[in-house]
This record gives sequence, C-alpha cells and structure tokens, in this order.
Amino acid sequence: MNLTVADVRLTPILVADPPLLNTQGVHQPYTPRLIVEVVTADGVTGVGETYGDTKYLELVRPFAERLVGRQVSDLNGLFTVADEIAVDASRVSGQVDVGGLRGVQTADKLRLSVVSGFEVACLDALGKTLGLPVHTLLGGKVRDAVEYSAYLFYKWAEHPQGVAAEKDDWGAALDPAGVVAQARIFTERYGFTSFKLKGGVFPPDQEIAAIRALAEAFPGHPLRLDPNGAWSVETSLRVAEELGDVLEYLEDPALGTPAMAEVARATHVPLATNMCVTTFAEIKEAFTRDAVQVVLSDHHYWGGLRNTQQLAALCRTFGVGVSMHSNTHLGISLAAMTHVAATVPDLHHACDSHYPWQSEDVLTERLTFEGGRVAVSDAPGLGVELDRDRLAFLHRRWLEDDGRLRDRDDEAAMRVADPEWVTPSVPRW
Ligand code: GKR
Ligand code: MG
Repeated sequence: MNLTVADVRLTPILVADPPLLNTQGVHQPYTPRLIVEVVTADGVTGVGETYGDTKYLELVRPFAERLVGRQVSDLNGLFTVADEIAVDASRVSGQVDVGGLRGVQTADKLRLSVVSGFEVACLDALGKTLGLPVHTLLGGKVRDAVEYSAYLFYKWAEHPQGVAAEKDDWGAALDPAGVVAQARIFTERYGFTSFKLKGGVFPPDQEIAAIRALAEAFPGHPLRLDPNGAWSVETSLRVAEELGDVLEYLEDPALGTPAMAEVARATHVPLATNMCVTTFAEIKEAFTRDAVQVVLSDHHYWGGLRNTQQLAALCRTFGVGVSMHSNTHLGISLAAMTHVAATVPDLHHACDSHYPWQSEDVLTERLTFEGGRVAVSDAPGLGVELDRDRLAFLHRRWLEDDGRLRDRDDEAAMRVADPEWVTPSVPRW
C-alpha cells in the first residue's frame, strides 16, 4: 500500500444556480466550485470540493504542488502546507465579507477553506485504500442517517431576461403563499420536516407573515428565519417577540457578536449563527457573552471534517448547540457533510443544505434525501463516484463562459435586474 500523493487534479467548474434572493442581491445563474482530486502512487483517487472563486483558485494551485510527495494520511500536515502559502492581502479585508454571507474574511480562513477541499479528498483516498468509510476514519458514526432541513428562499421564476441561464422548475416564491408552496415541493420531493427561510429580502413584517403561514401549513414543525444580520437589535427583538411561539431559532438576526449578545439577553428565542462565529478565534467572546445558542458549522471554512469535530466538541463543552450551514454545493460536499455529521454526538438540529437547488452534479449518482435524511454511506471513502463527462462539461462551461463569471457576486447579479441596486448597509431594517 503506497499512500504517497502522486498527482493532484484541480477542476474549476460553473454550476447552474436558480435566482435565489438574499439581503445582498440574488444568486448568479452559475456558481463557481472547485473539484479537487488527489491521486495516490497506487492509483487511488480521492475527491474533494470547495469554493471555486478566484481567491481560492490562487491558493489551491501552490497548495497542490506542495502536496505531491506527501502522504494522504498526513492530515495534520495539510495545515502546515497551508501556512506556507502567502495570501494576497487585497483578497482579505478582516471585515465581514460582502458576497458570501459567511462572516469575517481573514487570510487564515481563506487557507482553511482550501485545506478543507484537500482534507476531504485525502480522507476519500485513504478510505478507499483501506476499504473504510470516511466516518470510520473520523472515529465512527453515531447515527445511520443525517437529517437536513428544507432551505426555503424567496426567488424569482427565472433569471433576468438576456442572461444565459438554465431554467429551473421551482417557480417564483415572493410572498407567504409562494413560500408555503415551495415548502410543499420540498416535503413532497425530499420529505423534509423542518424549514429554514432565507430572510433579509423583504421588510420584516412580510417575512413574519411568511413564517406564520408556514406555521399554519406545517403545525409543530421546526421553523427558522435567517436574515443574514440585516436587522437592528430592536427589529430582531420585535421579530423574536412575534414569532417566539413557532421558531426553533432565529439565525443571525443582527450582525456581529455584540449585537447578537444584546438580542440574546432580551429574548428566549435561541440564536444561531454562521456569521459571528466562523473561526475558532471568535468563539471565546461569543460564548462568554452567551451571544449564540447554536453554531452552524461548515467544514469548508472551518478547515475540514476534523476541525468540524473539534468545533462540535467545543460547543458541547460550553452547552452550545451545533448544526450545519450551507452554501451552494454539490454531492461531494453533501457526502462529506453527512459523514462528519454522522460522527457528532449532540446534533439536535437538522442541517442546512443547498443541494436540492442544484440540478447539476459531478457524480454518477445523485445523493438522495429520504424523509429529509441522507443515509450515511458505509462504502469505502466518501462513497461517491465522479462522472468524468459531467465534470468535463461543467469545466468547459467555466472555460468558455463569455461573461467570465469567476466569482460569486450576488450584488452584481441583482444589478442586472435593477441597475440602481447596491447591497444595503446593515442594519437594513
Ligand atoms: O446562498 O444566498 C445564500 C445564502 O444566504 C448563503 O450565502 C449564506 O451563507 O446560506 C447561508 C446562511 O445560512 O447564511
Ligand atoms: Mg445563515
């Protein structure tokens, strides 16, 4: 058995994405993702997936060169490799990001987002070599299936006219009836029983009405609302007051730990975040101030599956709940999320996943949700197989894209429909 990395393949792709609305704008017709393949000297290939925007691509190339000759089992070494790679300072602001809604932007976080793609690929290769599933390499599963929530979005029926885009079959959802109709499609197609609505799009009263309509249509089901920090403390408290009887939690109602702490002090509605606790460095202040009750992990920017387990252990120690955040992603990441989530003991909230919004994938078989759950694979590695023709097709789209769509930019996408649009400053309401 030779675990030496003999080759690394990096394939940037563009994946179709529906016109999903958020507080910054709307999703572009295509989202960049990066598929990572790590090939061992024995010819075993492991796959990983991470962000495909320019700033990530700039880091993955030198990372890949340094990986050749190392062992796929040397997962700790991935962090050493990452530390060696210089980050162009213009790529990180140290501020909360505009365009990704994933919290602070630092050089370390950028490196960790790159590590995660390689860590997943190494674990997949290692698992395939040893004949063991990734969850076993992570210490073993404590459940056989992982529950996900329906991720509801306000959305247009189609991308603005004149924009080349795939047509989706979800229709529009721009009011409470549309949101409920979308939720019904989610339950019919995938069996989800908890629902999260991406908010911060319309004035809070309209979003309160949508949650009320969901509560009426799905009595007793867990509901969440996430305006990505678009509200003031006062507005957050008003929404918490109005929806306190039906919400499982409010997600990032206000931006940043101090504002979240202020909201948390004055409401019994639990607060979740994927914006103010997105790095280990942010934990101390947030937990000390009791600003958040649930941290939404994301292996992409926390630095991989093992860092996600460490985050979960910290949350458990401090009595803070843990669940999972999601951005546009494909089946490789869903498989990775499912393996790690299967190993986390105290997972009491359904995880988020954008996967149902992605009609395209790079796998020979799509992952499926049964009763809102993804079964944990016991096949070696991640238990997924790359469809090389699909990968080549999506890569060709990336190469040939006339608009040179290289970076996620919800604000720019919104300007196509509304030339005056500027991402609103926060708090928006
Ligand atoms: O894809 O529009 C979106 C989401 O708003 C995403 O960017 C967020 O990062 O899903 C995320 C969230 O829960 O905040
Ligand atoms: Mg969120």
